[in-house]
Amino acid sequence: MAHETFDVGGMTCAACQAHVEKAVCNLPGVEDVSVNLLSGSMTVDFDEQELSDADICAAVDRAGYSAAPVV
Ligand code: 9UX
Repeated sequence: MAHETFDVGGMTCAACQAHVEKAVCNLPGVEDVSVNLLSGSMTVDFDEQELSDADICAAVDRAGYSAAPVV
């Protein structure tokens, strides 16, 4: 199980945070998602056999926001 932190861009209200959470938690292999609106960050617990950082970022992009892994 991987535990990764991402910078998330484009969130300005609590509903934005909920949109990002929903977009990521629906992905196969995701165990837990926590999005912080104020800090613009997100942590995701996921099975790296099923999902990659790039898949997670792509899902956030599709929801209308941006995400990048924090290295
Ligand atoms: Mo709030 Mo976010 O009204 O895309 S949902 S700004």
